[in-house]
Amino acid sequence: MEKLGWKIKENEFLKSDVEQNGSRYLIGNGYMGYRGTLEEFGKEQLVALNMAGLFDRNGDKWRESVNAPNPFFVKAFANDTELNVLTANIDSHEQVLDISYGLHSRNTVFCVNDTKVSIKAERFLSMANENLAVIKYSVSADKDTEIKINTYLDSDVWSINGDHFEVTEQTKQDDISVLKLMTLENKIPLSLYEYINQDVENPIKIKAGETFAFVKVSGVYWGEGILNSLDTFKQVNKDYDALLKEHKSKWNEIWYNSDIEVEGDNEAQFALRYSIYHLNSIVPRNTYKCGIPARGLSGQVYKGASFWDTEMFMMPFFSFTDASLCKNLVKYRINTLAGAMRKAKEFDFDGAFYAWESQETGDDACSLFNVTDIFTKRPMRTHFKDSQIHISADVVYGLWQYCTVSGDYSLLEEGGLDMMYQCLFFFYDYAVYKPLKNRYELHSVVGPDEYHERVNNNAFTNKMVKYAVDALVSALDYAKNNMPQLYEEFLLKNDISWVDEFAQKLYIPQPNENEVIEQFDGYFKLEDIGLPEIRSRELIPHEYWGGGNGLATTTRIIKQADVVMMLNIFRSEYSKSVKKANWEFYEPYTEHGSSLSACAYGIVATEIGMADWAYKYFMKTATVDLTGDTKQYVGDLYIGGTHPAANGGSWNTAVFGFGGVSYTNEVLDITPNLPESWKSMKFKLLWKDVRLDIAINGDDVKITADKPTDNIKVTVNKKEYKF
Ligand code: IFM
Repeated sequence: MEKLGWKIKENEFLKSDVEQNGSRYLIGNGYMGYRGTLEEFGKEQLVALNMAGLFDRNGDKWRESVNAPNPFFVKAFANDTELNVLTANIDSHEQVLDISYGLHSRNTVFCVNDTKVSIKAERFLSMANENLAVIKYSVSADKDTEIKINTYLDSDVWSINGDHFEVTEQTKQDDISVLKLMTLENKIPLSLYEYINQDVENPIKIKAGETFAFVKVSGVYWGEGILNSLDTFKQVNKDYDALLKEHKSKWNEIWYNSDIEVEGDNEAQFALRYSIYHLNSIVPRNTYKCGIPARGLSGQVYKGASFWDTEMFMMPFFSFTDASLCKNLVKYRINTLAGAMRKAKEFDFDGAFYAWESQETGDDACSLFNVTDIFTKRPMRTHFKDSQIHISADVVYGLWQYCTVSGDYSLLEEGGLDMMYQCLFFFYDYAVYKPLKNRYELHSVVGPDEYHERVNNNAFTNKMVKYAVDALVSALDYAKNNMPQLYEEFLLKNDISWVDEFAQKLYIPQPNENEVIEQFDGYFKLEDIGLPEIRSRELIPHEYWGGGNGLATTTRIIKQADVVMMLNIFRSEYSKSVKKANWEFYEPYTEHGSSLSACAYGIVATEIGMADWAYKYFMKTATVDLTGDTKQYVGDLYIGGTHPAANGGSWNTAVFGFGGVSYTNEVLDITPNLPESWKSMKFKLLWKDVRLDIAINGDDVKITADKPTDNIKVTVNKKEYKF
């Protein structure tokens, strides 16, 4: 793979790269994502038009997101030879993704006997009209050739856990092909329309040197969106250039607000932009009815569900670049509160216990047996669903961070305050009061490090819950002073007498005499081995290290940043020396078996003078979807796809780590820490509705604002910045 400015490019076709390139060359517009496969491919090559927010369950298999019929399917034949990279002779091949506006293209020259036949195709999912999938496809040859084109909405699609729809209607209305489907479980309708601007039904004779080209515009609609959709689709101006123009102009707007320019380091610049490209391609833009799946829109891995990844890794990017998108993500959680309350009841608790794997209703898609034991082939009991309780605190964190960064507290009145309360009420109910210690503890939990299940007092979890209860106290205070009606109504419904005591008496593990914070009670007593040793004990590649018999379970080996994740989130609350002591202590034990891990180590490293490590971990997180250097399997479970949390982590490391951006409720500070190779860094941040343009040149920081700055406070190196 080559990187050229804003493009990635393959210069040959390798069968072994098909799966990885499907993720690398992904395009998306928040409504749907399309894997970077070639037009002639089918489900065996994992072609997928993955729909955001549309889920289905086939029988008793895992409920997952739906891959809709493939609108980009095209098979071409030259003198009856199929032009397929998997079977035909290839003279040359290029596949390109232009991340400046999500345009995928390919250019393949085939040798068909003594004729060279070339296929060029470019496609995009419109950012201007989220229902549209547009492709321009052309064939040319160096000798007179007969071409046949086979293109349709291909409903024989890749699906991990069984088929998800039945075809209910397939018709042609004037020049539009209509395909109607219905999901199996909830009978949700999908309508796809296809318009082709040329006659491709009959063989086409082209002369040597001539090109035959056609444009296909498809419309994809589901759920309530299908209402009048055929009429809407008919009215779309289907001119390719016009569609491309409006698509590009939307992307230009997006980049204007979210780009980061790095001078002096092309590798880092590209990786960072590539991460931003992915975040912008997968975020729902016009709805709060769905979240961002852990594998983005690259397929059905992790059931298309949203995890804590959204709040803790991706939301900072959205809150600082396009607050309305962040608001939608928070509203998605508010909208799924009922599901979280059902889950709490299921485990005999009050309040809201958010889904570890959240789909459209907020009921948990996570199974109690989420991994198959690779030795016995039996389902293995895991405790992600019932014990990873920090999720409810992460959700509160997301809401409160949104309020802090945007200065917009209106969500409190739109169910946000109730959501906060219910999450905290769950923790209050879950917590164990230890009378002899006069404190509340949180037992039998799973922290970010999933290799150690059902532990007591995981430092990250306890600290997140403390943040959440403090946020509730602040939110109540805000409501009391600014939203009296909401406050009064809230008090009529809810008992808050326990809140202050819970906030004061919740136990937060502290640094020991070596300044190290124990990850959970008893962690220090576990077997002290390093990564080479644990790897040498593996019996089978990909065996799962967690669970009852997992290799890591009895050792200090951890899957991902846990205490260091906590230090990253609460950077201003811990001293440099505590951060350093913990970073150095936990780093050798950390597998980075999750793509969520590297950024936390990267950000904390920027703060403790470990510049080389910071850069190394930044590049690890920023290049994860370029190198494909991640786990593809856990046991026999396929977990490939894109890694949006790492993409968010890359932005976080750049802005919070190297840019040195930190904030309290009142003040935004910039104390830069650029890597040696970065001459300058420029980016925009939306702070309390003022868009700041920040240019860092070494230690020099220049900031301009798009509106008066009287109501905001900004400091540079902790000193007031004069605009
Ligand atoms: O949320 C993560 C978790 O922390 C580690 N396993 C994968 C999940 C989805 O990204």
